[in-house]
Amino acid sequence: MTDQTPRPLCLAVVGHTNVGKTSLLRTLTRDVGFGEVSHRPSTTRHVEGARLSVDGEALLELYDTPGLEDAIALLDYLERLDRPGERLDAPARTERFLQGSEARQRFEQEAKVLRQLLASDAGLYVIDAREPVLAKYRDELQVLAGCGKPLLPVLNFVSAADHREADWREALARLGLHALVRFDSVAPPEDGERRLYESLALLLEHSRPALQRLIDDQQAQRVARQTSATALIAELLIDCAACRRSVTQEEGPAAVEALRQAVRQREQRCVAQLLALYAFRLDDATSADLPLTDGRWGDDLFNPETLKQLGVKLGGGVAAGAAAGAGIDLLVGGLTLGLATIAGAVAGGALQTMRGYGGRLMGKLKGQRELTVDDNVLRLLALRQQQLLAVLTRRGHAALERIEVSLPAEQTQWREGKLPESLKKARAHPQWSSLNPRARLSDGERLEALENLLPHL
Ligand SMILES: Nc1nc2c(ncn2[C@@H]2O[C@H](COP(=O)(O)OP(=O)(O)O)[C@@H](O)[C@H]2O)c(=O)[nH]1
Ligand SMILES: [Mg+2]
Repeated sequence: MTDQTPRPLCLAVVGHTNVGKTSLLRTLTRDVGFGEVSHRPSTTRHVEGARLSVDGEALLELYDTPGLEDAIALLDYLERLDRPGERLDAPARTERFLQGSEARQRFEQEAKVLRQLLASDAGLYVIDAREPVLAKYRDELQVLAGCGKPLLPVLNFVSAADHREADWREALARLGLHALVRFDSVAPPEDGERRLYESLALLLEHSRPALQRLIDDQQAQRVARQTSATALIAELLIDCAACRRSVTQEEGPAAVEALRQAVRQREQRCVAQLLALYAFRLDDATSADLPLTDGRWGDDLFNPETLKQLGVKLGGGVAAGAAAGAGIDLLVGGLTLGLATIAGAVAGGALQTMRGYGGRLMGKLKGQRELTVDDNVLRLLALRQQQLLAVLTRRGHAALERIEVSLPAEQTQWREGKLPESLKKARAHPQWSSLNPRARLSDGERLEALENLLPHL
């Protein structure tokens, strides 16, 4: 291999059974399906690997290993491997052990781990920080140190209330291991990965450029995910704000139910998109049903925005009537008003809008009512999806518990005050909603409204 294509940095993830080795790999690879994670001991029986690449270039290989089961016996055995008069150093003993028959029998499991570590550039030694520092762990570390490879201890489970970080730090220092990283595979600290890679760069100076690229790439991806996620939520809100059903009196109750269904499904689509974006599984989240109230029976025909669309300049009584919510009297006036502006609308290229508007006016005259999504439902959707996003950004890919999509406790931004202008505007643009027929989703004004909504999310 040439210098232009250096081989990826290779790490073995080692440690006792059930300390979270496979979980750490899931978190670092953002792969919820990596290996098998279980609270039962010894689920990882063989060595399994994953590769992290940036721009198609493999930078890091991580290998999961089985847990070391009987380090105390193995250390005893290793110490008796010296022949009379011989004083082997630890790596030479390890070598001799791996060539002997016990490496294929009694200590088969341990031999797999040591071989993997020998074949790697360094080891991540995963520790369950809730455990007391027992003799078996100290022996395990000595056995591993016998490979002569740099070891970076990873204190896992530090989110647990009862962890023993201080004891572990002291014990590790006594064994000559002064650098360590704190981690939690289920709820990783925000900068956990970066700190892990930075600590590795201190142990493996020649790998610093590759590790820095990984850090930079992950930061860039984090930002890109956040941007995409916010855009997905904005789409949901515009879709629902612009959603509209023209229905007759008799169709009322059924129409409300159909609207609820449509909004629920639309929210579910957003949940699925966010889960996919953050590389979680569809069944990682359950959402309580939206407590949808009645639809909103609106008079958006006379929403000032609708009239503005048609180039109508409101004057005097008409404007006042429009703002107050038009009744049937004004509707007649409105129709006249509409007809008066048709010529202008055609000239202004708003014919399409005019047709849609005219259709809705006719519907109104025929006794139809317009059903839209309630303001409070829009608020709820915004709050719920933002809450889900906050959970997803903090969640490790080893987490097994389901996410409950619910309401954030403290956030007030969407709870009270006026709805963002974009949503009010969307009310007057039925063609902005994918939930309506004849949607025009790439409409320039719609895209602008989406853009203006982003700072509110
Ligand atoms: N709360 C919490 N649980 C963890 C963490 N790491 C692993 N677990 C859980 O601990 C158990 C063992 O994890 P696993 O990755 O299979 O351990 P391994 O045997 O070392 O590969 C599983 O139930 C995991 O969900 C952690 O950092 N925090
Ligand atoms: Mg495992």
